[in-house]
Amino acid sequence: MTSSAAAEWLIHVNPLSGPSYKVGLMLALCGITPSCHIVDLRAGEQRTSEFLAKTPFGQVPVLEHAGRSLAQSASILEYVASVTGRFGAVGEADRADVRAWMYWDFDRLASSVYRVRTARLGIRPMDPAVVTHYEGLAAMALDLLEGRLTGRDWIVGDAPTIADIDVYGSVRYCGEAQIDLSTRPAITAWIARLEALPGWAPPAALLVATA
Ligand SMILES: N[C@@H](CCC(=O)N[C@@H](CS)C(=O)NCC(=O)O)C(=O)O
Repeated sequence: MTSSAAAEWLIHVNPLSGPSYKVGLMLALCGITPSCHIVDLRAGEQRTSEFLAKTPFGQVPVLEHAGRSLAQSASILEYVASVTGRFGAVGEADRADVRAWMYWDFDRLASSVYRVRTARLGIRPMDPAVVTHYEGLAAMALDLLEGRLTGRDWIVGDAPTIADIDVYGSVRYCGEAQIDLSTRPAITAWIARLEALPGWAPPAALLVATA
């Protein structure tokens, strides 16, 4: 699949949301330009009955496609990979590995990087000791990722998968979190490889209202 009509794919996202970027990026890398609805999280749009009818979680991102509403960025990535035949792993064991990295990401990496970023951008006030705590967790997770990527191009297998897209969508926010990646050459090289993929674009280019 190289392109798809916007009307077939609708995403509900927020421009500041890392999980939203993961979904926008996955679609872009698959050559899909979705319709895009920006959810006003500050106004509580995610808690309206209209939005809760799309997802029980009351969070962005949500993907609407083929008459269904899908939630949770990792699950949406798996769905898009399955529908398009792009960025899925080959074989059951590699597919399980991809899932393992996506679960790890939200457990250890996204959870720490996103919290530090939120504090640094002043989106949510946080006690400096709490920020230091999450910085430590982010450093541990990034060290683990650095080890994984040392001597290999992609997180699982020989080609980019949704594990790379998912984890990149967390690492991407290290800059805004003021977490230094310059001492992590394997991650830095992997970022360059991912950003060279056809269709790659930054969050500001993908999370833009059209619907
Ligand atoms: N595990 C979810 C996390 C989604 C999430 O945390 N969404 C946030 C924005 S980044 C949200 O909608 N927050 C609004 C709220 O919880 O009220 C995913 O990966 O999709």
